[in-house]
Amino acid sequence: MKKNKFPATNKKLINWVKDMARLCGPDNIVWIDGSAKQQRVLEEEAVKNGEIISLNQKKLPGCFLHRTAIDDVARTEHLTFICTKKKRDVGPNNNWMRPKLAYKKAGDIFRNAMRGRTMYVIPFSMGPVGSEFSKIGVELTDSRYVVLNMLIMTRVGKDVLKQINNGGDFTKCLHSKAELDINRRLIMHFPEDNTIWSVGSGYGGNVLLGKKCLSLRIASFLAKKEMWLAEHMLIMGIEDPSGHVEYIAAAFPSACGKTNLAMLLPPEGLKRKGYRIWTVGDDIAWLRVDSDGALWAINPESGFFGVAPGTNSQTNPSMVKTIKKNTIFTNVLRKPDGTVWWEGADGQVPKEGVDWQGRPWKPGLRDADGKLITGAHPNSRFTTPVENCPTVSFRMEQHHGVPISAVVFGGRRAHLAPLVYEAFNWQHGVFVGSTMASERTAAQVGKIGEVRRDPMAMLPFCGYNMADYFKHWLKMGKKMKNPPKIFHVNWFRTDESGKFLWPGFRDNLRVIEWIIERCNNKIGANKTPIGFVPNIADIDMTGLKLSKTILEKLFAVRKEDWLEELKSISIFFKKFKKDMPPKLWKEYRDLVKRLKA
Ligand code: GTP
Ligand code: SPV
Ligand code: MN
Repeated sequence: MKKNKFPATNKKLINWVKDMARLCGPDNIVWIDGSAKQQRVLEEEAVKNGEIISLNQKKLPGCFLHRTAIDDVARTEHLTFICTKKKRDVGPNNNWMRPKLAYKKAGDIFRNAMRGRTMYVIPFSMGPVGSEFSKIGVELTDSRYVVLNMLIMTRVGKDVLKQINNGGDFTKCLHSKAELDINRRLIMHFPEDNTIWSVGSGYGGNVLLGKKCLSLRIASFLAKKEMWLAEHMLIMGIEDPSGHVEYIAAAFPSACGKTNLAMLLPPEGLKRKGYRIWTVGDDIAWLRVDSDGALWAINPESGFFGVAPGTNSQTNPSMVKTIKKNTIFTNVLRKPDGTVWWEGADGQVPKEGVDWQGRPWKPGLRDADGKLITGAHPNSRFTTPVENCPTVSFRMEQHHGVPISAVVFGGRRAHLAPLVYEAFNWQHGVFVGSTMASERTAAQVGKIGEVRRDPMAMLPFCGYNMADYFKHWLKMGKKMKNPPKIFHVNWFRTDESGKFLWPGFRDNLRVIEWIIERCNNKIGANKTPIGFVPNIADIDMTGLKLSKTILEKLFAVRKEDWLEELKSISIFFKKFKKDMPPKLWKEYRDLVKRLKA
């Protein structure tokens, strides 16, 4: 692609691009205008140089495959830093580095890293261009894969540049693949400078800087200052049989079911009633208190970066339709006919293919340790436009977003938490969110299955001291005239043999229906020490055959287990020392009292 001229007139932007080009030493600079024409050129170039592989264009029009380096398949939290003047400001929940040192360390890796490459300038908006909710960023990158993903995940191009030229502020995002060397990989956030520097990685969450880096880590920092919330939440609309739509926002840790819930199709039993689901977002929500005193939310993204394994016509039929065109697949298996496959995909296991590492693959292959080799990486993903989704909400582009009736927290807990419970009030709900925990999944590097505390599913994404974040949540409750009710769900409780007790996926709508009825004060519930638990008869189980024993297990609140859990909660809270809000310690003591009563 030929070098194009600076279409920017904003001095700050021009100077920054020049400075970064001086540091990274690209051969040329190309501005991304968001046009389909430029996108086609980039795709062609990326196919030619092997960054992406063109898939069967008859069966999967506009679809491509990308393979990352073998040690670059998930977010690397140990290489992710928040760089503020004071260490205290990032809290024990973040890695900290002094800004000066961080710029130097990353700068050494960035120096001339773009030699022989093009630097792309991507002006992007998180949220509808022009909305009060939205934030603007500019990402500089030497990866065409990043450009092509950003074109799907964010709103890119001329309209955004116009806003910057008119004097709008923007987050300065710098990315280089450099050598893709894990020992020279750093993901640095400078909230005080509204800047992100990411180097040495090519994996989604590390390099699509509009996503976790801007929309959560930087945005949470801004949200605290500006009195709003930036959260790791899906947003969905539930249309009831009368046509009325209620919206909920739900925070589950990575790979714990946000995407699947956000676009579920009602199970047969409930479909007869006439429910419909409308998808607003599957990963990130920005929430503000509006003039009516209620909480309103937008999804700042315009695409899904979803987990491939397990996605099929049973678990997520809407996603199966969504990813049939204009989709970039990362680290999945390529079949001989140029289509793709992953563990838990539709149809038969292919007899052969090329695995996510580019090697010939057959079912049953084992590695040197005798472990089965999967065709797709467990954290393989697809990047696909929200507008392809058959359940996309017509309110996606509305500048004020949607009003939120319920906030739902959830995690992957084999034993502890019941299928669903409701917090007594906002403050107790913040306690419930702050005590969330989940078993580790493949979405982050580390030991899978280990329980880790993950408040509000934000542990890896809160860009400042989490004790201050809890205070901020408490304050937000005070600011609202009608705060949403807060719930906790757990789709992942298992029996003695490790089998899930709850069918999950589309059947989760049965639980959501209960949640909405509680929000509208239509039904009662059982008061337990941890919160309100459903009377089992209030959950519509039409068409589901679950034995009484299973149902009892699903809703059981075992006091001894909760007292045990409190020990780990106390260890976690104590990490924040005197910064921890006393209100949450009070909730802690009250829970102990209720459990011991
Ligand atoms: P991130 O994109 O990493 O933030 O993940 P996510 O929260 O959007 O998770 P996603 O919906 O992609 O689901 C991740 C995994 O959980 C997939 O393997 C799903 O098959 C599985 N899963 C989702 N919902 C359910 C459920 O209700 N029950 C069970 N048992 N598994 C589920
Ligand atoms: C997550 O891990 O929560 C994701 C994928 O949504 S990533 O963009 O890599 O963060
Ligand atoms: Mn996520």
